[in-house]
Amino acid sequence: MPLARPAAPLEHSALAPAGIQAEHIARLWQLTLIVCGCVFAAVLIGVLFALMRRRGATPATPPDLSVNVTPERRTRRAVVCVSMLSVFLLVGLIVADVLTDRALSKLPDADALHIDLTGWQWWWQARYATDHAHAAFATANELHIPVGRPIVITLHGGDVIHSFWVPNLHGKKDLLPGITSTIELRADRAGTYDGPCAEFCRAEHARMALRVVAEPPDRYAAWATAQSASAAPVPADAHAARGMRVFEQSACANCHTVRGTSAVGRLGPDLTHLMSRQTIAAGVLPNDAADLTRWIRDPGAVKPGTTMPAVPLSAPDLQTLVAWLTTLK
Ligand code: HEC
Ligand SMILES: [Cu+2]
Repeated sequence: MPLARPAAPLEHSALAPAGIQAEHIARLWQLTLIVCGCVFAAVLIGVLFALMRRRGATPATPPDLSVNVTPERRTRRAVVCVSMLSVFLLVGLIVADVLTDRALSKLPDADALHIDLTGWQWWWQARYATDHAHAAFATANELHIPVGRPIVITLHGGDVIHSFWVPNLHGKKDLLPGITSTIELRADRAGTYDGPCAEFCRAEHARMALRVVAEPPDRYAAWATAQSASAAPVPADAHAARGMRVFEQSACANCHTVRGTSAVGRLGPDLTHLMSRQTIAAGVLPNDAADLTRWIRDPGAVKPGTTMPAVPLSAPDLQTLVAWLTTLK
């Protein structure tokens, strides 16, 4: 099954930086490309030149013994010069590399927004720390960040090694089981950036999409305020009330949290604001009633190997359950 087509175009390119970190990396890439391109062109020209000089030779042409007559000094000098130039260029690239590395680690992180990101087979769990504008909350597979503000993401590997790589914003960093690491970045241009898992983590590795929505601070604040609020779980009618009961009383509640209900499971994504996400199951399906039904009826048919089991439910129960889920805005 291909990934769900995104509503907004996703950007996925290290050559179109949307943040200061990615810009440093793109600049290093351009410098490397220019230097290596020039060297490659120079070598090709040298080879062509040599070939042209010997164009007229046939097996009958007498050997050119001029090197034995003229001293080798000129040749030697040329070799030394070109070798020194190579060393000079390589050292230059190393210096540029070290400077880039230092620039990358120097993002000022005063007033940073802190996010904990855990990679699981095969989805991303995000926990936003309490911030001046909002309380802590959890979400999955879709990060929202304010443009212009430094973000510190603490990375955890939940089960195996995964890798965080949103090329428009920064380089790659692994999520390692038992080891926490951090990556600091800042988005300077609003957009929706694609960051699928970049380290093979078994069967559904290719269906482990992460998207980062960088938006103006006021829009981010509105999103975060909505996320940190408990979803209004008071069901609007008897139908929805039954759906909520199905959720609370079946296996769903063992694995999922919906704040404001008795469901406090932690093995799967927090569903408190499920409908605020564009896709479900890490980008595999669009997030609508039909696809939620399809997912819940048989997750393994959509994403073979997923740790979410098919929970046996009667057709009416499934229908009311999905009707209630779609109210979790
Ligand atoms: C054994 C634990 C477990 C049980 C039981 C379980 N789930 Fe899940 N659920 C998961 C995991 C893990 C995922 C993430 C799967 C993935 O993306 O690969 C998930 C994903 C989901 C998603 C997609 C969320 C998102 O943002 O991508 C929905 C919706 C969902 N489950 C609803 C349910 C409902 C409704 C039930 C009960 C009928 C249920 N789950 C039972 C573990 C569970
Ligand atoms: Cu992976």
